[in-house]
Amino acid sequence: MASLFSSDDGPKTLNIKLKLWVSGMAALCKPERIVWIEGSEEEKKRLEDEAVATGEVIRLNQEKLPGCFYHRTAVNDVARTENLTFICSKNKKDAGPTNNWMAPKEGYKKAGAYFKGSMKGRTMYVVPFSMGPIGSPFSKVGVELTDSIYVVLNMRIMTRVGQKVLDYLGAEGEFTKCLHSKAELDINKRLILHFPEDNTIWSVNSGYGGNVLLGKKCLSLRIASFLARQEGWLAEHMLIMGVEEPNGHVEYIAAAFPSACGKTNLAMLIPPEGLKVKGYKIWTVGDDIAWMRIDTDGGLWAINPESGFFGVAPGTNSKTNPNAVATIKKNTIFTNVLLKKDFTVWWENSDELAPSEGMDWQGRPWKPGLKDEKGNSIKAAHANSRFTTPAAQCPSISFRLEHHHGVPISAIVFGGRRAHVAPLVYESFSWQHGVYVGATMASERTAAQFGEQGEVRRDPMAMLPFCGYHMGDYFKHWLTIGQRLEKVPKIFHVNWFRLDEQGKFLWPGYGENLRILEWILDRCNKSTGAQKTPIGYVPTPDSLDMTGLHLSKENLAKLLEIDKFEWLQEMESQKEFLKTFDDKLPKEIWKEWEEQNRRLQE
Ligand code: O2Y
Ligand code: MN
Repeated sequence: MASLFSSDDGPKTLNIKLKLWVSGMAALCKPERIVWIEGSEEEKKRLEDEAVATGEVIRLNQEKLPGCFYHRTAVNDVARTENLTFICSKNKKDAGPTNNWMAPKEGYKKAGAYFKGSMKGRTMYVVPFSMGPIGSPFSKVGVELTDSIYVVLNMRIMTRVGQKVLDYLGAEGEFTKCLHSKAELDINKRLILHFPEDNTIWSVNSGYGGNVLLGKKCLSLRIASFLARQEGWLAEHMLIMGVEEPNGHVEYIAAAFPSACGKTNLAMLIPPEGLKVKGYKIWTVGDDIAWMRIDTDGGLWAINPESGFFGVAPGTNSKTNPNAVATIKKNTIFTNVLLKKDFTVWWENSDELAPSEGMDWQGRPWKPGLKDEKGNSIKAAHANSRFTTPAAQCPSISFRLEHHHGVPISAIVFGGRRAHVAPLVYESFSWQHGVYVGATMASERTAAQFGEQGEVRRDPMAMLPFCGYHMGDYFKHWLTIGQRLEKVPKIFHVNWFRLDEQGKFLWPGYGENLRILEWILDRCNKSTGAQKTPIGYVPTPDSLDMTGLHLSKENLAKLLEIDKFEWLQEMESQKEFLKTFDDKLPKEIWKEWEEQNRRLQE
């Protein structure tokens, strides 16, 4: 094994804890070499060349897609694996009923056996990274040890990496210890373990996405939510966007939607034709994660801890998200999409018609109309195929992405995918009522998802798979933050997915969603019309600007309707869900449920 500390190209850090941890993990994984990532452009080129030489990535057509690469994962390694993801807190109760739990001792032992010698003959890369601008009071440092160049190349896009992070860390700085090995990519030995009390993440036998880019879901949500509770801030599964009003003033919204509900598209929204004359502009701060703190002005301020987007490819096109299409034209890694003959890429519902031939996400020859033995059409790109792309390349990126104090949040928006029940938009009565609205958020399963279609799944604050501790304590933490805030953001709920009797969407979505954001921000400034209902305030029909949108009065009424019968059923379903948190559910949430139930019965 290479010398750890003495060589010229070794680490330039005085952090003893870091050096000892790296040497300890190297003793366990037994890599051939250890390479410290310093973050330069020359290093990036070296890594790319090496990854191309080993076949880990394919260099794409550099004329058409400069700086772009292609990667395929193992066939059984295509998405986050929630069933193999554990919170290893000392006490089982601290993980709560929504997480898988494993005792820390058992976790270290079980995964330790898989890590043992897993990097023999391989390089261990040491990736120091910062979530958030380096040196911001919001930011956290992590160090990921990995045997995958693909992970290193992705981490370089999604986070700030290298020597500058080590310099900031200094001799005494704290960091999250992130250990990853592809090992044998054996799904039967795959484990994604979080040890919140040790500020540690261990991920083994996976090579893809949220399982291995440990700065993302593992650190920025599961570990960060645990730290945020201790330190008095919020780590949330939220996009952050700025809406620039016609007078040049920008207001910021943070919004939580369950995975695969269009957060990236909303964060990069382009104003619809009808509203263009008003001169609105959208600024993207983040598409997935928000870290929010109470600042000295008593308001809630947010940063996006990431520096890239890891977006779903299928369905990304010039209609759904023109800004994403522009962002991914260069310096992007495409994973599990179709590789075309000219070394460009394609996916279902992109701007181009399907090519006459190509290699699919599994590396098999593909052409349009290809069917499997059951007669189902074979997809060219996997449904969860993705692009990893620098946020700085997005035409709508906000310069505030790099601001150490982030952006002030005027409104928090929760959203679900409901065919019925939830109206297009409503405003909660108070922060406490808003926390109850977020805690009972739900979506219905679509035909594309595994399981019974239409089944309601609760996903509080869109954090169900990502909260690193007991969600009852998490709701309590939200309530405490509300008590500390002097300038309290209003909390809203939206549902873009309501259907008519024929099963057609009532709301057009996409850029038209700005009409709803406009109403939300007007409500924050208390200037616009709303009617009180048992569940909150909904827009009066004339308070929404519908210029240029051909939506009948009847359909608008249906979108805003509160059906008491449906809602009373919804309340029963919510009650069953809330009961699962047992004695940990804050009494304030029960009180909000009871009051809403009473209002609906009146
Ligand atoms: O499947 C994966 O590994 C990625 S999941 C993901 C990626 C980007 C943003 N959000 C998500 C999510 O599951 O919420
Ligand atoms: Mn997400």
